[in-house]
Amino acid sequence: MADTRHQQGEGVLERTRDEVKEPPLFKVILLNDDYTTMDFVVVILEDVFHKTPAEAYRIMMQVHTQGKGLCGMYPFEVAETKVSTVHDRARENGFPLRASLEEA
Ligand code: TYC
Repeated sequence: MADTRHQQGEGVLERTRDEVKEPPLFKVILLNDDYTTMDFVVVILEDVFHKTPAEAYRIMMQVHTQGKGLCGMYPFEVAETKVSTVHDRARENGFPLRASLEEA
């Protein structure tokens, strides 16, 4: 592994590539269906993806009219957890709502 620190005297001045590189991001995509209520989708977008009510409504309508929509982009494990949370919340409430991951 490359040296990740530049040192001068006692202190570490800078951390370079290895440690500061951003992780790859994954898109969380919400999918349309005929049974999940619009209100439930808006609540999911607010609770799980921290959208404002206006943005949540906009995304929900995009999914409703175009079949799918982007909820956000996250490191892999965060994205995977959000997809699981959507599926768990949907199942608890009797809805077939699905979300998926796409590499950004
Ligand atoms: N199509 C659904 C309806 O008419 C609403 C809906 C929107 C469902 C977005 C899922 O991801 C979704 N009730």
